[in-house]
Amino acid sequence: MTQGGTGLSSRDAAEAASQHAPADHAEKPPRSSVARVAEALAGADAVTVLCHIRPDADTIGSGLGLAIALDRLGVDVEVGFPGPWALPEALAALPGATMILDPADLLGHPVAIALDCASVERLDHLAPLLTEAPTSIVIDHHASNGGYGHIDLIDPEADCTAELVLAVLDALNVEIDRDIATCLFAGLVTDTGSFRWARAGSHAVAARLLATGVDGPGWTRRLLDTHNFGWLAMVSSALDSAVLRPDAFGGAGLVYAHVDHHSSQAIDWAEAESVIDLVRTVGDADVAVVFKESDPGTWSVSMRSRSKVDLVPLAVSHGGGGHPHAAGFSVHGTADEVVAVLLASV
Ligand SMILES: [Mn+2]
Repeated sequence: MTQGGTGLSSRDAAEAASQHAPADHAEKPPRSSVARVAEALAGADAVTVLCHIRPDADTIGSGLGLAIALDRLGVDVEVGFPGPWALPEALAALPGATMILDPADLLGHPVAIALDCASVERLDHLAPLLTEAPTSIVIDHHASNGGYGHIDLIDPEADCTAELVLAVLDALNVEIDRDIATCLFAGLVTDTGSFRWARAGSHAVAARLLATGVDGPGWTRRLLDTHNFGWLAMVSSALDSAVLRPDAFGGAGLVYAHVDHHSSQAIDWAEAESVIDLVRTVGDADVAVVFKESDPGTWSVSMRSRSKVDLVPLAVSHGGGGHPHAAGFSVHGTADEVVAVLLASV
């Protein structure tokens, strides 16, 4: 199976799996100007907005913020993400969520845009809607994204894709009202881990979005601090499995934990990603890894590093991708085998 996005958000780790990246990620991908994206959208009659598999708040918030704006400009707009999964409750409550169609109902408009998708594989079975569109646009902030649209707006310096969408909407002279701002805020607050690692510019963006009347504390709680009761048991089991390997990564240290299939089945898939946010707080190790068994014998591997270790080469070597300090990949085997696979490659 494949997992979604990367970013520095709590849900990004799982996302990172299966993101393909160029070998030399240090070289910045080609970056089309914000103005070029705005120009393409300004001339469009109908746009298909695509979000990534197992969507997080950045891909959905970016997609809905853009869709609300396009709809207001008189553009025929449809939004979709690869099924069959249902949208997490908090994301389904975002403004504009009714514009999200069942994958089978997507028409595929002449202009298609992928948001927060580090690779085209992140669109899964919806990829043809992008690749076969007469005009394809990619907006993303993943360092591993080498570009795959006619127009690629890729900026690894951006904390979230939502910030890039805001720049495009500014170029389109769209008024940022509370609905649009709420959607963009969802991506911003999630991908910055509640602003813990937000750059200065992101705080300025947050101030601007909140000034429109966004319920910042309410959405933050909904998106980041709300779990179902079964989450506690899942976390308990996962943390009980944690192992510290101070010798790994050349002495930088590794802490890892497993979320087995039984545990991962008992909860909403989106909730498992929170485990990495707990495991990575262990200061004894530079690298934190969570193995999540999404299907029996199939694991999505979420990785975080504090400072020393660049995770992109490791993720890419296993067919994944992501950011230097947040990346992932997918792997098959038993719980012990997947740990051995990781340790053998560092
Ligand atoms: Mn993101």
